[in-house]
Amino acid sequence: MLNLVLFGPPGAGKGTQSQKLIDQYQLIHLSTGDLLRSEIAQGTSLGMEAKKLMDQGVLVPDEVVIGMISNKLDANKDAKGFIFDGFPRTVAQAEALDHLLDTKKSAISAMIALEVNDDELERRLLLRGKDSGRPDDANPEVIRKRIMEYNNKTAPVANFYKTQNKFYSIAGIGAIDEIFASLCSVINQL
Ligand code: B4P
Repeated sequence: MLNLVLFGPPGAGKGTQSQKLIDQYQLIHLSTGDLLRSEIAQGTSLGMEAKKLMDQGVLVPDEVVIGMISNKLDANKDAKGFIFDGFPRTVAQAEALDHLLDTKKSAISAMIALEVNDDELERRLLLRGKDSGRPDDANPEVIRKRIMEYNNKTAPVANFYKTQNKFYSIAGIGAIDEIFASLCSVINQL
């Protein structure tokens, strides 16, 4: 199985590149951001709780996103592999993911990080906020909070995969197709 973690700060292009990778490698896309937004759109109690946190730019509790991922893994038993997009975002989530995959006799193949500086992230997210309707993209203060959450809670997850020799990093600035080619060259060497 090919199980990839796509890593990077908010706006690094994880969602954008995931769409291209699922076509290329026939993987199932698991985006915790998309799953949470779908709960919000359906008006579930989980969605309503998550919305309060997401609108402030802070992370949703680990047990909520781990539960969602576990359900999705169970629902896709015959998959050739998965792209984890925006998950794991804390070390506790990374440990839980290893455990979940272990029970399915599988494992993460690689984490690939998209490197983008803070000014470019803010520019991209504000641009998207103009027509996405996402409240967390519309406000520069919320965007900075999301980047701060990333630096405090999510960046350490890279070390988790470095100690397993599964960490790769590529430049996330430039044309979308060039970044995709860099991703494929890492994946094709796994
Ligand atoms: P997410 O939905 O995961 O979103 P993201 O990090 O904002 O964006 P991504 O990196 O996917 O960027 P994209 O491709 O869209 O998270 C939202 C919130 O959900 C979090 O703040 C948190 O509250 C909650 N959450 C989600 N997962 C969680 C978890 N595991 N634990 C706890 N809480 C969780 O690209 C952004 C923009 O850049 C797009 O407009 C795109 O067109 C543009 N772009 C992409 N590549 C480009 C390029 N090369 N050049 C120029 N622009 C580019």
